[in-house]
Amino acid sequence: MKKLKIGIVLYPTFGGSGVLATELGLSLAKKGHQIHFISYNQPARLDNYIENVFYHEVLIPAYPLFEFAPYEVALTSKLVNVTLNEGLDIIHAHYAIPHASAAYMAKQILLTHGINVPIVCTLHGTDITLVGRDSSYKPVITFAINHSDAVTAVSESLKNDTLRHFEIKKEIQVIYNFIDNSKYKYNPDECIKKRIAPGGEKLIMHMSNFRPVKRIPDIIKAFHIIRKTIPSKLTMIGDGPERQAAEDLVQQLGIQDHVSFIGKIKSAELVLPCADLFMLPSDSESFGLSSLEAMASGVPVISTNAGGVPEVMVHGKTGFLSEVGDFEDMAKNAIYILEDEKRFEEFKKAAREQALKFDITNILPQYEELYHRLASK
Ligand code: GMT
Repeated sequence: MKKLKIGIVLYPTFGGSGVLATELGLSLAKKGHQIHFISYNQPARLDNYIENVFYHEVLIPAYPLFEFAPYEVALTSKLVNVTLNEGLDIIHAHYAIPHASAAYMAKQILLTHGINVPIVCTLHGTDITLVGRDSSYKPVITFAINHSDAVTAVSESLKNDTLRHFEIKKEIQVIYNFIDNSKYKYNPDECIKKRIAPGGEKLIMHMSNFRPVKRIPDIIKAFHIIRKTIPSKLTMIGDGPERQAAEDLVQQLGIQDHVSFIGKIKSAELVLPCADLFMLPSDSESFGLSSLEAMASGVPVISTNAGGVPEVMVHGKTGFLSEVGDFEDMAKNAIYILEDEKRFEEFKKAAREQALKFDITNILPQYEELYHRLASK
């Protein structure tokens, strides 16, 4: 198979779409493809020299007239320049806003140079379910989806949401998110675990960007109930707009000695295996990559039956799904898993086995097949 030059447009932050896009690019580079990451900042998991990997930063020159920096214009120009200089075979835009429309515009400009570069757009979640539906963005997103050469969504649920909320004529292919299971250890680092839970308490974790959609207070209220029965600690990983209110709620409930907010970390795979349970009680979640990372570490997940989560988790086997907002049910399910050691081990094993279904070795060929199909047209 021909090795391709692929431009990957992504958010460089700790959010799931950026993590997935980075891991995708790194895995493709390992297989010999040349990967050009394009973003406004160095992607969080990309801070080393890696063979076949290149990073192009989008710079926006300051000018006093601009109240809002025209990022999409600068990104479009960068896509044009990188394609001309490097000879990209494909541009893959992760997260529709504004990456898909910038990629469309770049394609049109490149056509005037006699170059027809195929555009792949991957829908990740909030670009459809929250932000993209806003009338400020909707016409552009609809157009960009319909005019991409291929569109993928990370779950059936997200595909259905897209078809429900937008007038889409383009076929949407579901390619599930993936994980490189070999990076995730089943056994925890005892040193880290002892530091967080010195008394041998059960360790509950959450990891996100602390946006309202994650329903952070539900985690804290559920934990408050759980620790009345199970000696436990709660570790909150990540940062975002809901963090302060969450810290305030912890104080109000008087559980500050049992909850720690550790902020953003780069190597989630080192800490997640220390957890006994992972919580993701989101309002909506197209996939829930963080819960897959937890399952790959052998950690059962307490979540909501929202969006694509039921496609990733098996209710009653790898964890439990509750109705959105029902933190009492989440606490009950958590106690059920944690109170019986044999049952707990069964859930851990099932979580790990389920994560293997989403292993990179099963998913990467689907992207490669798509790229080759488009590049050979
Ligand atoms: O979860 C977030 O708010 C971040 C967001 C992103 O785009 O980075 O995550 C979305 O994409 C992830 C990767 O495909 C999915 O695993 C998340 O479920 C999805 N988030 C939501 O749907 C809320």
